[in-house]
Amino acid sequence: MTTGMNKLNITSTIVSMLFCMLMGCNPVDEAPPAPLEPFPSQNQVEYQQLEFIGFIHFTVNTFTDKEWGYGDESPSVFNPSDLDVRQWARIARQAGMKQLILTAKHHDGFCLWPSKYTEHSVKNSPYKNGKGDIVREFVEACRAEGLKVGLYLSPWDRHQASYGQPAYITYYRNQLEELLTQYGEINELWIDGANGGDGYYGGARETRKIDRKTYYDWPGTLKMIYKWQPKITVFSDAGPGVRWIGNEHGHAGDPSWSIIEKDSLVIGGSDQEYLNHGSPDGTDWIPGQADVSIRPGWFYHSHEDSLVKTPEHLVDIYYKSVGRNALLLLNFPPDKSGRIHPTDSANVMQMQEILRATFNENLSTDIEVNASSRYKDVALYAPGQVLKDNLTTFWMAAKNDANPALTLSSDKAVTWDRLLIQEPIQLGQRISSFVVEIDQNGSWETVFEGKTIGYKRIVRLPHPVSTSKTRIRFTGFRGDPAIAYVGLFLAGLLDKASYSGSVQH
Ligand code: FUL
Repeated sequence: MTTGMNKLNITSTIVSMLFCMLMGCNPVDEAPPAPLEPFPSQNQVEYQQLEFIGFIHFTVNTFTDKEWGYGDESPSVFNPSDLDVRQWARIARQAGMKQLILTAKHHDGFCLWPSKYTEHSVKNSPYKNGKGDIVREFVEACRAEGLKVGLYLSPWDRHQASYGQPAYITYYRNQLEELLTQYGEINELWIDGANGGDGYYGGARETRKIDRKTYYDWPGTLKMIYKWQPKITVFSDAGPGVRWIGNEHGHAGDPSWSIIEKDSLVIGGSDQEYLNHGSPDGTDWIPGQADVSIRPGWFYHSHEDSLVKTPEHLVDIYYKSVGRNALLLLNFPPDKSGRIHPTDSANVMQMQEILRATFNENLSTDIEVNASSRYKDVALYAPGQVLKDNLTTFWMAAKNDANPALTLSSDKAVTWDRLLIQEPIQLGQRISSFVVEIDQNGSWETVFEGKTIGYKRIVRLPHPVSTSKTRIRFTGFRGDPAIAYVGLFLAGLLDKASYSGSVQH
């Protein structure tokens, strides 16, 4: 996974050395700092910048009012009266999502595309008299709205008679081949961990258990996946592109490392705390993806219409996922008509409005940034680089700086309650603890203590503070600290209206 990035680094090193020679500077001094292992592939850096993506759970369960179909549902129950796939994609785009993922097949085995390997699909449903292909409609709608596309193909299939035998692995791979070769570029494949148990299984109606470690031969399947879609991001408990965050509340932990030991992870059988936090001792770069539904269930149930998460609750989840170095994957399930319920769409839009209003104005524009030291004393890594909103320019502390810190100072006091900070993750994740302090009448007062930063960390203070100096001290690090961006913002009462959950951290 790191090979591509190594090539990239070597190329950028050569380019910057040539540039330096032309400009008359010392090429050795200006050479970019080496990344710390493990570090992300270029694909993973781009993927993490999607930040907020959406999930669509839709299948026979929508019509039978279930969460997990048994596998004996008749395709005739799948009959959306007013399906509008473009509406899903439009809402996702307007809500600020950059990608949508569709359950092409959930555990019940019903396929939303006319797979040639089964009769258990839309082709035997009343939808468009069996001529419909919802995967195709979905892919086209996402592209039309400028969204990337993801597909969920449940490994567990409670309909198939062969489930539990080797023949099912061929069936699963055949279906993957259909999905990954007939619909153009697919950006993410979502491999669910739920597996084995009771089901219809072609009429056997029994309990089947599989060995999660060996049954699926995931290494073999992954080779095929990358052959069909070389740039795809594969999600599962074990990645390898992005990993499950270990719960379905949308909460990443603190610490939240994008680093983990891949060999200790098993799809559907990993330690959930370990997934939630990762570990600086890991050997692989697999960032966390925090999935959560806007309703209690993943599929639509009319009795949950009054239980849709409020905009303020969704904002809280955003802080606990994107604000803690993870991606947020938010599910909104279409109803029986095939459209997203108005409450769900209104709440997700308001969530986005709160976030836009909060992060619209960076209060650190008239600010001067000073640092305890800078890497090789070179302008390229000067503290002021943290005011540029990108990952590629950054401040870096000098080697052997035992007390690295950044101080943001202004003539006038700034009132803030959100501090957004980012590491240039292409250099690896470095910081393991930090402290935020504010100057109060000449002495430093600690207002926050956190562990990891990673791609993005958003510090939330329960109340705004006014200060002309904010200092961030990096108290633990596994490599010289580097920071790509720091911003101060004010949320005030924007996200406090009706959500009474904990807002600290
Ligand atoms: C779980 C599944 O069992 C749920 O039904 C849902 O699809 C969720 C996203 O993943 O493992």
